[in-house]
Amino acid sequence: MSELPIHESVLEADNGKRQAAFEADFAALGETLDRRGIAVDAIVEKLRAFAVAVPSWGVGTGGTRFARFPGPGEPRGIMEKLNDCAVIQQLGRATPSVSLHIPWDRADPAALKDKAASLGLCFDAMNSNTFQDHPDDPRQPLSYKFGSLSHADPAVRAQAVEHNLAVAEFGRAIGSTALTVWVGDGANFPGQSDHSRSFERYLQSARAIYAGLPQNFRLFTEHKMYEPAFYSTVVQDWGTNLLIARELGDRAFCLVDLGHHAPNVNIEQIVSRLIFAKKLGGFHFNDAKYGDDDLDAGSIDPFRLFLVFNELVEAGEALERLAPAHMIDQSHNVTDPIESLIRSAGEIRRAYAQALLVDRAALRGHQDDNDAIMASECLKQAFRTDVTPILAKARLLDGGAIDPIAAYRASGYRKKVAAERPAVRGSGGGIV
Ligand code: LRH
Ligand code: MN
Ligand code: MN
Repeated sequence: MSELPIHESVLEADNGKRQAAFEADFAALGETLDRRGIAVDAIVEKLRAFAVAVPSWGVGTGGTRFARFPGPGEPRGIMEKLNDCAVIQQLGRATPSVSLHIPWDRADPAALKDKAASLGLCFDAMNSNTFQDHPDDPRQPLSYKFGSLSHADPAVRAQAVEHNLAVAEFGRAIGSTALTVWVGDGANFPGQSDHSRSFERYLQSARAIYAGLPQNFRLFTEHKMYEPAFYSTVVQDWGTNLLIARELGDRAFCLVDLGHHAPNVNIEQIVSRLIFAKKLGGFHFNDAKYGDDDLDAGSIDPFRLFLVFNELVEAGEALERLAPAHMIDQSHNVTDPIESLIRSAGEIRRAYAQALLVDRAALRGHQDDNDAIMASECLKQAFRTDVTPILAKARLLDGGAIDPIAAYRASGYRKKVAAERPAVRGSGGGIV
């Protein structure tokens, strides 16, 4: 294994400064949980087993459709992106895998695999991109302006299907076992396209992708209410997504991106329904105030993130059988992406830890007694518990940082890569 990006001595020095306070806080939390009949070490072990993938596209500044303001030391290609992902994993110890987007991350598969292995990383679900044109790709000369898998022209649909299969094949070569398909296909005006015919065309294309996938692959389809299409989107919600997964077969599942719903939609209930239907394939974690904002997970509504995890924990064995994929899907405009991704991975684990603290027997009792206040309090008690020392303990046991953002800042990593990587100015056109 090659050298990890942050020098061991930096990590040791930063952890050393925080060790005594951390031990005291962990012991105090252990006592509190003990009084509730919860063994703190069991929660730590569950957290250590919980991983979430980082998106390769998240380590650069995203930008909006108005402008992109690049930060210092942005990675210039997939190999540098992997270095940044390795920093996130080295300090946070929750993100051993990376989700790639093709063609953004196209490279020699063997070189990619070697690079990732040298950094202790592997690859999660592959993402195919048919929401942009790819003028540099001789295999994709046709435009996706009016859609991809549901396009009226069979030649465009065939091109999009071929691209998806090529992405899956690329994924197979680097050890991935899933393909995530999100399409922006839709219409801006009533009448522009026929709801039924466009969905039938989508299904026909999706069937062709499903049939051509490597044997060990799962297919995740991702719904999104709107954007880039502003009147109707072909795969707009979990109902349509469930139809697709059922239509395709056993290896097809629904992916829930938390930012892809109307404000106020009860996402945790959708999660519960998809578990019931045995079709929950995975998540794209992020947070949002208005639309598909792609803000850091847990930064706007941590209670909602907790409620999603509450459903996952409640599902128990049914969830173990489904083994949903956990991925972050964020865009960073005003923060250092490495810090945002470290923080998000921590907030996702925090929500999981809090959900593990819910007294499930008591909750059921309150539900059966129609005791709304006590049922609600039961959840709130778990949510209000500050599990920060548990997160730190899980990181520490795996060689990470007590305070990963502080350790990152102490390392001077950003300054170092800024000297090596000249800034790439962008005029705009953020992607999500
Ligand atoms: C679409 C989306 C989808 C894409 C990613 C870049 O909004 O969530 O997952 O692949 O953003
Ligand atoms: Mn997404
Ligand atoms: Mn999105």
